Amino acid sequence: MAFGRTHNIEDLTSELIGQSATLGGWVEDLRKLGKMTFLTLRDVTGITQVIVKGDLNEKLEGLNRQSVISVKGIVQDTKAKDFEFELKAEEIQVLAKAIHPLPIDPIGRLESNIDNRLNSRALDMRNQKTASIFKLRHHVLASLRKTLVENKFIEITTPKIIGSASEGGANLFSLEYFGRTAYLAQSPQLYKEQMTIGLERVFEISNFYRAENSHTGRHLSEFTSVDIEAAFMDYTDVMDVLEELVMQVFKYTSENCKKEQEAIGNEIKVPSSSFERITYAQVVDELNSAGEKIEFGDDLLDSHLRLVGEKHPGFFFLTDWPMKLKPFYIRAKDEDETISRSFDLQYGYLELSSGGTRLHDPEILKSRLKEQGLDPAQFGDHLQAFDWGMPPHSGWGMGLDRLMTTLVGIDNVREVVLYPRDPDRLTP
Ligand code: AMO
Repeated sequence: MAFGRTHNIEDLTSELIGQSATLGGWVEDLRKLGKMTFLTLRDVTGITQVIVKGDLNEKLEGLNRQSVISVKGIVQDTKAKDFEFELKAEEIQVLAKAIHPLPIDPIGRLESNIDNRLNSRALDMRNQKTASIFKLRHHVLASLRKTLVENKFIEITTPKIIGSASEGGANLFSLEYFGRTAYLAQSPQLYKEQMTIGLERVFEISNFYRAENSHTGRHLSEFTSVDIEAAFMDYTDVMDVLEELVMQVFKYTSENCKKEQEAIGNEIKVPSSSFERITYAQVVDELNSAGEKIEFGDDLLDSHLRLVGEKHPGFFFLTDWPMKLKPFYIRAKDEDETISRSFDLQYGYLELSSGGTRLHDPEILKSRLKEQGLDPAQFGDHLQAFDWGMPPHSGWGMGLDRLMTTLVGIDNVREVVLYPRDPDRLTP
């Protein structure tokens, strides 16, 4: 192994007792007792104790916690209650020194507020709770990809620098692009729809951008979206795909991420039943019964969603929204032009995903664009694909960061994003 490391800490087993091993990692703690030092060493796989005796202690002089060392020694049994084995040091090499004091306490003994932790994010990653959130995120991505591939979806990557808006004109970041104005993509909407004409079922997991001046625990200027689009599927079919996907994520992580759940302090509970499907009209009735004054066609305010979330905690689909609340690409029900074939996936009050059946008739699509004050000429590149044999299709987009908060059991998406971007935060 590079830099003399022969084992990761998790590789230490009883078979190695009496044998030599070289470990490499960060000094988490140093306790001197007379001529002996008890050093705890952490690598990404775990933590162990190192016993340093005699002259070798000179190597540790002036060494601060969180410095990087490699230690060659003999693996032995330990009396320490927190460890199974320890290493009796024979050689120590200091590879990099850490300053003292550090901007945050990476062990988490002293709580640091989220802003300080985000300002020192790399160091925060040595806090086992934080590291476990990102290990969990890695497993969530693996599970999503596995289930989507099993369902015959093909992974695509669409451009993030675009020439015209994908979701209408609002909330767009613009940038100077060789003398022209370009925008950061708000979603892969138009591209993923176009891809159904050749690949039929596609998915993308990428970052997208919203210039929303929102200061909440669930909005970011840059967020990770999981998107699918599928030919010959209706909105109820893609809801089934989404439900299976979320269920699999919960199952996979609850079984495979035991250590992470322990470090995070939250047990992942697989939803016990299939997701309830409630129509927008039912929710309007429920809200009116609860004393709110709301009419069919009104958008649901945050306060409304909080009430709905209290009545329906956990996952549920909110379906059949009024057409007037939906983007131009959403298709109406055949039996009622005012109701859309659309849905949101909610987790209590939190919107995790939205999607629906798309319009695939270019003439209706053009008139919807005009109805919403958008110029069909601006969508020429997109509309041309509709003359090349566009199949009926449906899809959805899900906020990965929001999904992560449901697994971790926290409210703030900033906890589950490495370097969050919001109206107040552009660095580091
Ligand atoms: P929508 O705009 O509802 O739909 O976005 C889909 C999902 O993305 C997440 N999301 C966000 N997460 C964090 N910060 C934000 N600012 C943010 N904005 C959105 C939410 C949301 O439910 N093209 C459609 C999807 C489709 O129909 O396929 C779309 O983008 O979890």
